[in-house]
Amino acid sequence: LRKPRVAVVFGGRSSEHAISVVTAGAVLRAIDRTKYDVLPIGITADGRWALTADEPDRMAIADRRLPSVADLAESTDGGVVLSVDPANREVVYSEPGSVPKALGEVDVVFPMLHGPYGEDGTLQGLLELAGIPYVGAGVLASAVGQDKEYMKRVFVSFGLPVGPYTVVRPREWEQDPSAARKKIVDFAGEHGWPLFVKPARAGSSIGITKVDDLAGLDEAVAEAQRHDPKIIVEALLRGREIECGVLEFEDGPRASVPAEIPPVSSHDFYDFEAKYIDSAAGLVPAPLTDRETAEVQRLAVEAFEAASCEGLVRADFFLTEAGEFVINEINTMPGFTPISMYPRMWQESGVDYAELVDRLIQAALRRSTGLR
Ligand code: G1L
Repeated sequence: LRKPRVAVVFGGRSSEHAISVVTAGAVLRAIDRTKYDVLPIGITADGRWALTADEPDRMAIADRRLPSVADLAESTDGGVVLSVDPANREVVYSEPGSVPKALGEVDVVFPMLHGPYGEDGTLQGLLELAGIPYVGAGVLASAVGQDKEYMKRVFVSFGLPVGPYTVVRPREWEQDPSAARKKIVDFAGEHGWPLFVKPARAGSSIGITKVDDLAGLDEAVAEAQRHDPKIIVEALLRGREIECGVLEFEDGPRASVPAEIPPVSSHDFYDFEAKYIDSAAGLVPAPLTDRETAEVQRLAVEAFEAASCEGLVRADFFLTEAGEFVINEINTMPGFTPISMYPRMWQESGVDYAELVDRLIQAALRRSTGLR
């Protein structure tokens, strides 16, 4: 019997290119080679697809140099690969912006791309069209997970507690900026300053500004709009930051031991670097009562179901001073190095990194493609 072939797709046209390469290196190292064949497929920062060397050691930060697909691809036959494997298992492409022709005989794709065209459902849609199963969220859950407005609307409709927010659409700001500004100021009047002004659809904490008063508002809006013309404004929620991992088992999703992200003094909030680089700073397990733990685990699984997630999700909460959990967001592609919060939460729950990777691949193979 042929081993299932897993294509790990990583890199991409994202500010998180290097993080993706580092993470893919960890996944490649963890995949059980007696059980699976592996095809590492990198996407260069300028959008070219390339078969890369299966050398996880070269996918780490070395000598203060960030790894990149371009460097890895160079090691293969003269760079970008146009076609792989004579037995019609081709991985064909190149040219920035070109549509991939076929992934060939790949049994499952492990998508590890951040942001637009990676975790927003577009790559997932391409894989649906190609009839190739893939790890993690499908088209809808990916898109919901990428759009903070629709994420909240979905949570609200499923009865999950969300914090106060307001949305400013591109046309609103364009056509009547003073009315849009008033909408935000009225929101602040109701919920208080500071506000967090965020791009509605951007990964991590990119483009987010904490605004203390009216004076900082326009610049914060401009900054958020550099990443997404649609912005979302959220009230500050005082409380503790609690995260919980959800993983799909054979019989359905289960929640991990929760974690707590301690308040960071040097940053105003849990920012990009803190999230991906200093992820070891989180406390696992979170010091919660049994009741609180059970409650956040229940909410995390509900969030997974509400957004129609598959495979995994990391759900992030605030535990308010009133003792209520409020869901902040879900992440369908959470930080995934062995020291990232999601794998650490599962480690503490008795699922090590290799088992986690294997369970995700198995979940993808179980559901295959088509409506589910
Ligand atoms: F495929 C999974 F399991 F769904 C998956 C894919 C990618 C989980 C986590 C990630 N994470 C990343 O790729 C990243 C954090 C390196 C960038 Cl989004």
